[in-house]
Amino acid sequence: MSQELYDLARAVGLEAAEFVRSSRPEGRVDVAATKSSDTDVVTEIDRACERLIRERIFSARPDDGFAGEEGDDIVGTSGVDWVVDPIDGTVNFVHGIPAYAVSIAARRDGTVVAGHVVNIASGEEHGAVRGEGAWRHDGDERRAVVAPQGAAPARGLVATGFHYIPEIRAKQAAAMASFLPQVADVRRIGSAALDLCALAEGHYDAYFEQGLHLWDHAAGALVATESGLVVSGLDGGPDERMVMSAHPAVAEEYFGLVRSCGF
Ligand code: LIP
Repeated sequence: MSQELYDLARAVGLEAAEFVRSSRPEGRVDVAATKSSDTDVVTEIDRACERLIRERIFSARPDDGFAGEEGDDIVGTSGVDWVVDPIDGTVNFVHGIPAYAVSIAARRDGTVVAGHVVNIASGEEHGAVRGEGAWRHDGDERRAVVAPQGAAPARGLVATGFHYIPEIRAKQAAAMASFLPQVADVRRIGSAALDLCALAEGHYDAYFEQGLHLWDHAAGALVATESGLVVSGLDGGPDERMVMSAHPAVAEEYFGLVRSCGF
C-alpha cells in the first residue's frame, strides 16, 4: 500500500512540476501576497499548483485527508493524509534561482510512509518508502541512495535556513555567529526538501533548520531517514518546526553543537 501511495505521489508530483515549469514567466515572478512576514511570499502559481495536486489526489483517493502550504486542511476518513508543499523554495522560484521543488508526502495514521521530491528546475527526483529505502530516479531507472558518513563539524559543510519572523531571525543570527567558526562552512539554498535530499546524497555533512512547517520537510525527511541518516528535533524527539539531520556517526556532534550555540 505504501508503494501505491508513493506511485501516486510521484505521478502527481511530476505533473505538478511540469505545470510550474510551463507556467513560469521569464524574469522574476510576481508575488501575490505575503504570509507570516514581508519576506514569506506566495505566488499565484504556488496556489494553482496546490489546487492541481489536491484535485489529482482526491480524484484518485476521495476519502483521504490533505494538508497543503497554501490551502485549508481537509480531514479524511481513510487514515491516509497528504502533506504537500506545491513549491518548496518559493523565494528561489520568484527570483529564478533553480532550487525549488514539489514535495508530496503520504502519512498513514500520522506516520509519513511515502515521500517524493522533484526539483522543478532540474527535474532531479528523490523518493522513499518507509522501510524500503530511499532512491533517486534516473528516467525509468531508480538508484538506491545510501548516505555516506559525513565529516565532523571542523571539516563539515552544513546546510541551514533562516526563519521568516524578524525576532527569531535576530536570535538565529546571534547563534550563527557562534556556530559558523566551528564548522567548515554553511550553505543556505532555500528549500528544506532539496537540502534533505542533498544531505542524503552526501553533498552536505549535516543540515538543521528552525521555523519549518511539516510540508517543507515531510517528504525530504523520509528520504534522509531511509538513506540512513538520523532526523531529530532540538530535544531529541520529532519536532515539526526544527529539523536536524546527519549521519549517525557524527549526528550527536552536530546536534550538540547546534544546541550549544543557542538555536
Ligand atoms: C521554505 C523552506 C526553506 C526555508 C524557507 C521556507 P517555502 O519553504 O523550505 O528551507 O528556509 O524559509 O520555509 O516557503 O518556500 O515553501
